[in-house]
Amino acid sequence: MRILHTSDWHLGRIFHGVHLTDDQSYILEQFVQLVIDQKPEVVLIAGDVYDRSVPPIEAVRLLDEVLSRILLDARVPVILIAGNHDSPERLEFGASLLARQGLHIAGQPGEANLPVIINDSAGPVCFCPIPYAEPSVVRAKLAAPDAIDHNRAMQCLVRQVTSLVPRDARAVALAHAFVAGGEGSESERPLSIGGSGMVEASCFQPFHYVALGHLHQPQNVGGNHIRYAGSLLKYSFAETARQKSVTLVDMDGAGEIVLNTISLSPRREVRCLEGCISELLAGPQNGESKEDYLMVTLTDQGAILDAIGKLREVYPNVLHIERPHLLEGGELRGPGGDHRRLNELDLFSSFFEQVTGAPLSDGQARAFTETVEALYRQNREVISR
Ligand SMILES: [Mn+2]
Repeated sequence: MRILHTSDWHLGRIFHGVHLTDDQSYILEQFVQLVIDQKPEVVLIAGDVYDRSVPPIEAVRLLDEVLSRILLDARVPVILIAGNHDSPERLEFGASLLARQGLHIAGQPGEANLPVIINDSAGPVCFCPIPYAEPSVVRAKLAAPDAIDHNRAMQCLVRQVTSLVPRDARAVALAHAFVAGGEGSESERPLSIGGSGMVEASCFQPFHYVALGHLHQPQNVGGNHIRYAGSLLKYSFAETARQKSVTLVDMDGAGEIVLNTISLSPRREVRCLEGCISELLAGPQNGESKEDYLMVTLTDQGAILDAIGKLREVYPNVLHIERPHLLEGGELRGPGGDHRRLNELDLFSSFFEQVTGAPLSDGQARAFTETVEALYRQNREVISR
C-alpha cells in the first residue's frame, strides 16, 4: 500500500501582508504531478487545509481544482480532516456525496467518521480520520465526560474510531494534534493557551502509521510510524533553515512501513538577510533570487530614511525589517525579551506585573486563559476577510 501524506496547506494564508495563493497554486501543481508519477493508492491531508474558517474565494477555487485533478484525472482517492484552522461544518459540506467519488472529508468527530477501507493484495487497510476537536466538543459529541483535556479527548476519539476496525486489519490514523515530543515552529496557532494542549504518542498505539498535521516542521515523534508531514510552505521566518516536504509511505502486508520524504520547490524561498544597508543594496551574492520573501536585519547604527523602500528597489519582496541596534537598551524591548516570542499568558503576566507590581494570581491566570480561549473559539467561526 502506497500512501502520500501531506498536511497544513493553509490555503488563503496571508504572510506579512502578502496573499500566498499564487505560491500555493505553484507548489500544488508539483504535488499533483507527484501524485501522477508516484501513483499512491491514497492521498492523506491531515488538517489545516485552509488557513481560516471562511477562506478567500481564491483558496476555495484552488482546493476545488487540486482535488478534482487528483480524483478525476489521477483517479486517486483522498482522505482529509479538519485542523484547528478549518471550519469543521463548512469543510464537510457534501461529504457523503463526495465520498462516492473517493473524496472522504471528516470535519467533526463522531460516529459518521467510519474508517475508509482500501484493499491491497494483502487485504484491507483501515484509514481512521480523527478531525481536530476541542475537548469540550469531544465531551458533547461522544458523550465522553472524561475528555477533560486534549490527551484524554484523543484517547476517546481513538477508542471510538478503532472500535470499528476489524481485528488483524492494518490501521492508519489521520489526526491533527500537538503530540508530546514534537517541535513547534512559530507559525502554528496554539491549541490551548493555559494548559499543555498536548497528547501523548501512546494514544496512537493501535495504528501501524499515524499521519499527523499541526506542527509545520516535517518530523517523526515517538517512533518511526508517527509522523508530521509538515506544512506545504514556510509560513514564518523561523522556518528558513529547514526544508519542507511531503511523505511517501510504503506499507507491506504486515503493516511494516518505509518512509520517503519528497521536497517540492516553492515559487519563492523564504530567507533572512543580515548586513548593513550599503552591502545589501549590492544585491544577492550567491545566486539567490531577488524575488524571495525576505526578512532583513539591518546592522547599521544610525537612522536610515525609508530603509524598506530602498531595499525593495533591489529586493521587491522584502516583507519585514529588524533594527536590533535601535532596540538595545531602549524602551521598546520589554523585560521578558522579544515579546513576539512569548505566548499570550506570559505576555499578559509580564504586562500585569509591570503595571500593578504584583504577579498574576492563579485565579486571574485562569480567568485570562478562559477568555482568550473563548475568543479563539469565536474567531474560528467569525466571518473575516
Ligand atoms: Mn497548521
